[in-house]
Amino acid sequence: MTYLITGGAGFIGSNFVKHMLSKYPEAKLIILDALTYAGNLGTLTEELKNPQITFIKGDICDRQVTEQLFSEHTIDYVVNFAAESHVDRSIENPQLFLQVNVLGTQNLLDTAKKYWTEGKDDNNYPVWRKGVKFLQVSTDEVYGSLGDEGYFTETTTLSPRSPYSAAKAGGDLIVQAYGETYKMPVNITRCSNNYGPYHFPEKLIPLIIKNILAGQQLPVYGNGSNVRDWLYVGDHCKAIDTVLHNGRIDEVYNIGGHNEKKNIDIVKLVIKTIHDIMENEPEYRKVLKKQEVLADGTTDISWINDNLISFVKDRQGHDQRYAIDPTKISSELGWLPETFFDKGIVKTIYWYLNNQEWVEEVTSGDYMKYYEQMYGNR
Ligand code: NAD
Ligand code: TDX
Repeated sequence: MTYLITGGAGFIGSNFVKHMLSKYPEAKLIILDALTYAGNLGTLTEELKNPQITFIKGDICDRQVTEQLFSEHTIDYVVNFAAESHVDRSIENPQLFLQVNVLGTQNLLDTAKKYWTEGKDDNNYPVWRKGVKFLQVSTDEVYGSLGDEGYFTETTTLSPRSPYSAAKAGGDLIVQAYGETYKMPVNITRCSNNYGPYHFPEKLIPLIIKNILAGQQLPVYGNGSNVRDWLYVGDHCKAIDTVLHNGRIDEVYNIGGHNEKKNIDIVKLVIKTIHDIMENEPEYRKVLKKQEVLADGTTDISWINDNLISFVKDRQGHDQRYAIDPTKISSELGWLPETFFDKGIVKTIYWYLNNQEWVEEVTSGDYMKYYEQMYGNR
């Protein structure tokens, strides 16, 4: 089988590539990624040595690129991760989000339609090659924001509130339209917030880890009461694999693990976990950028505490709460999350402590410029 994985050099896409390689060593994986600030080949160093993988640097909006790819390879599955993914950036530049998340998706659909169909049936519908499928990786944010109660199900009305989520909803709708109008075999998955290795440090958890290690303030938007429903990225990848191979055509599947946390509680947990690691395993103190040597020759860690927290201006249109009801994927396809948050977050923090070179590499480009624009010189 040949899989086209777009956005495979980003956070979730790269974790998915790693998952697929280890689970299906015979599969051919073609990665299409524009290598924006969020995509990094350093994330795939080992994988790119594997002859099963072909990497193509290119834009999902570029018809020439997608045509060439489909004409040169017999693709069976498309898994579309490629997107502009950061809400804060979408507030600054909505048009880019529409271009990539809507028109890029449509370009992929249309190219796939051209290469996956063989004539028309009696009712004028395209006849699709057997076994092909287009899976759109989407987000719970398309459903909007919840109050204290309730969960998003697959039938919740779409009500996106940020340019990012509006663009993702637009992408979902055009996927549905291809499913209905041309009978294209599609699925849409809508997942809650992911965390884990290779998460770009503009997003809450990796940004907090990076700032703690540097002894910098931790910017919490508003009063920190917003709730997100966190899922370990490896569990998300397994869910996508499940839907891709077993999901019913045309269906939407929500993915989540009932793991709601307030932002402020996440930040405090990360501070405490890093402090505990530094206390119990002093060899990790070398990773700290803020080095103050005490009279006894040890590195001071007393400053790793809640005083690092800085409540900053709230995000415009900040969604209050997301929470997924994953009943459909669990009961229909047997998928369940495997990683408890208390274990997953510790695993993630260790990953960052052990992979500071990766963090340096991905934040060496435009990151500092973005950070200063976004947060000032805090
Ligand atoms: P990411 O920003 O880390 O990665 C996106 C990748 O897409 C990058 O490698 C980037 O270079 C690439 N890309 C961007 N524009 C492109 C273009 N025009 N052509 C080709 N490649 C392009 O994002 P992520 O967090 O890994 O998210 C992946 C997908 O999952 C997105 O569609 C996102 O909406 C969705 N999602 C993310 C989360 C989350 O918590 N991160 C949750 C639910 C759904
Ligand atoms: O510095 C920060 N301070 C802060 O308080 C940042 C970056 C975020 N936050 C808050 C905003 C959110 O309530 O933390 C929460 C999480 O923020 P992000 O990490 O930016 O994620 P979110 O906006 O929830 O969106 C993420 O999950 C759904 C992904 O970026 C999306 O791609 C995905 O669809």
